[in-house]
Amino acid sequence: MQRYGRALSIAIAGLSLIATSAFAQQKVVLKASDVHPAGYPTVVAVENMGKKLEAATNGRISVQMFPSMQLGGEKEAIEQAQIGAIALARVSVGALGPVIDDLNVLNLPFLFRNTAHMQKVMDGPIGQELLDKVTNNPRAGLVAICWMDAGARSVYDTKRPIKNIADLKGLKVRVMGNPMFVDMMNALGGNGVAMGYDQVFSALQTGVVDGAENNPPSFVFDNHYQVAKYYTLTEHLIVPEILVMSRKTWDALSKDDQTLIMKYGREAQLEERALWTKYENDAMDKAKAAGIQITQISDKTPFQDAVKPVWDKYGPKYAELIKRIEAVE
Ligand code: GTR
Repeated sequence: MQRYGRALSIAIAGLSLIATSAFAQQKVVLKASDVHPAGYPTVVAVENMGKKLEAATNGRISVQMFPSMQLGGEKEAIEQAQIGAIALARVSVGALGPVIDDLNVLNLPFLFRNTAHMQKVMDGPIGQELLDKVTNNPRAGLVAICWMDAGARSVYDTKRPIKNIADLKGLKVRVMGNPMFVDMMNALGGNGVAMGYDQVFSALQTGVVDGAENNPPSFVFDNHYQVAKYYTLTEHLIVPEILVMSRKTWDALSKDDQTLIMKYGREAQLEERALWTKYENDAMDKAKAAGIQITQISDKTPFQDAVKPVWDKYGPKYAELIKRIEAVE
């Protein structure tokens, strides 16, 4: 009996060894890219999602974050996710619009009344429908995990305070790589220059552009405020951000792992939002302390009127959806 018992326990030990090594082979490290530095709300939220995945899978699945544009700008991140070179890309909907046209509705200037309106829309059925459009797009090769907040974007420049729309005239202003934004900046009177986020700081520094437009945390924590001293609160775009996964990575995961990723993704969306509010306040404080001249635009009507051609060109195909977005209280 004892002999058999010993043999059995050896066999069991062998089995568990095999099982352990099979387990180890399945170890999945999800490479993630973000243009922002460590500590930025989007970076922290995705890192924390990774920690939760690691804890829930006994270390089998983890996230390796590459912040600060280590893997390039957002166009590159999207392309790398599409081919499966990275698993996760946290990018702006502005950058993903050229790949998934359905998202471009969110890139219409002055679409949302304010950030609360945007959050309500993105948290509700319209937000889910748009996530599904990304996931079900047969050519994109991406799976949409969750949204993230990015507040409202405003213009900053190295030349002069923009007190009214006429002051934008002739300024070369960098916009994200999406034709809608070039049209938007041109309609506002500036000269829109599309370029990757990875080039903005040096373009501002060397005078290749006179300005750019972004939310307070990007303006400050990506250091653009060191060269652009005028920040004008035009709040012309309220563009959400999105975390996408490579379809190649997604398809290789089990159903249970996919469910876990979606669950922690949703939590990351909410966590990022809470972090965002604080970060935005910190950014404004830092800008003020650094002597940035901040100009409020009390009447945005001239700016809203000026972008009408952008709505005429891009709006009609989203007419139904725009009505639904506008109806969200
Ligand atoms: C930031 C956004 C980035 C990137 C950048 C840009 O607000 O968080 O994802 O899109 O803007 O202007 O390119």
